[in-house]
Amino acid sequence: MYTLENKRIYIAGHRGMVGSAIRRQLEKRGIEVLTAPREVDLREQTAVRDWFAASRPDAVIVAAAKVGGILANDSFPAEFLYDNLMIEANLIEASHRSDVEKLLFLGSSCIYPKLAPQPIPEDALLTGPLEPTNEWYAIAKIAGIKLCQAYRRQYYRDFISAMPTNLYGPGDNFDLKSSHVLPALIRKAHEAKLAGDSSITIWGTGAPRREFLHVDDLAAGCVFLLENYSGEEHVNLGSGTDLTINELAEMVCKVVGLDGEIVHDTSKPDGTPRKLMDGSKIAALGWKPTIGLEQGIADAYEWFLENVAS
Ligand code: GFB
Repeated sequence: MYTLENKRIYIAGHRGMVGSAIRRQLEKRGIEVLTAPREVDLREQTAVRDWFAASRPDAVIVAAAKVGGILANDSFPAEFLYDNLMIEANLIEASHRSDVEKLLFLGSSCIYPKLAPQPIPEDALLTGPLEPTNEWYAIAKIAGIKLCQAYRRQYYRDFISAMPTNLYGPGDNFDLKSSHVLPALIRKAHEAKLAGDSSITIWGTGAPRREFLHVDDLAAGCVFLLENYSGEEHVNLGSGTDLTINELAEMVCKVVGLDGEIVHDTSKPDGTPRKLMDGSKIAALGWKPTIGLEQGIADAYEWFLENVAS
C-alpha cells in the first residue's frame, strides 16, 4: 500500500534500542534513513518544527520516548508523562505541518487495562483502570494513539500506531535500577556466574506473566505495517506467547550458564499480573515473528558481553 523505496524516512529515537533496530532493518534494504542531531530536543516545539521544515521527511517513525522498567516508571511519573506527551505531540504536529505521507507511532502494551481479557485484543483499550505502576507512561501513549486518530479524522493524514509488547535485544538498557526485567536478569545472572554466587535475587513474586518480542522482530513488524497498513485502530505487535517471570529467570540462567537458585525480593512491585496481546490482527495482515525466546536471549546476552560487560 505504501512503498518505502526512494523515500526520506525519519527515525525519531534512532539511538535507542527500537530506533536502531528499525534503522538496521531499513538500511538492509538500501533505504535512506534521516536522523536528527542530539541538539534537536524533541520536547521543544520550535526545535522540532524547524528541523522538519529543513529536512522534509516523507515518512516518520516515532520511536523516541522516555522508557524504563517498572521501578523507573513508578519513580519518575512526571518525566514519563510530560516527556512522552511533548515528544509525540511535537512530532505528530510537525509531521502534519510538513505534509508527511506516512507516520508510525509506537506505543506499549501497558496502554491496556490492568485486568484486560487475555490475550488482549486491540479493542480492550480504555475499557478499565490502568496498572498504577505505569499509568503515567500509559496515559501518554494512549494520547499518542489518539493524536494519530485525530489527525487522520480531521486532516486525512496516514498516521498509524503499533503497540509492541515487552521488548528486548541488542541496544537494551542493562542498568539494574532503570531497566526492564529481561536485561536485568541477564546482568544479574552474568554477574552471579562471575562472582561464583549460587543465587540471583529477582523483584516481586515471579508469578506475573509477560510476553517478550526480540527488537529485530519488532523492527520487521514496524516496516511491515508502514508498507501494508492504513487504519485508525492501533495494531498489537507481540510474539504470541508468554511465561512467568520465574520461568524467564530460569531460561536466562540456562542461557548464561548459571546453575543458581532464584530468590524473591517481594518489597519490589509485581505490576500487572498478565499482559499477553492478541496478535490476530497483524497475523491476518500477513506478518508473524521469527525469533524464539531462548534464541533471542542468547543474542541479547552476546550483545551484552560485547558491549556492556566489563
Ligand atoms: O520489565 P518490567 O520492569 O516491567 O518488569 P513491566 C516485569 C516484571 O519483572 C515485574 C519483575 O513483575 C517485575 O517485578 N522483575 C523481576 C524485574 N526482577 C526484576 C528486575 O531485576 N528488574 C525489573 N525491571 N523487573 C513495564 C512498564 O512494565 O513494561 C513500562 O513499566 C512498559 O511502562 C514496559 O510498558 C513494556 O512489564 O511490569
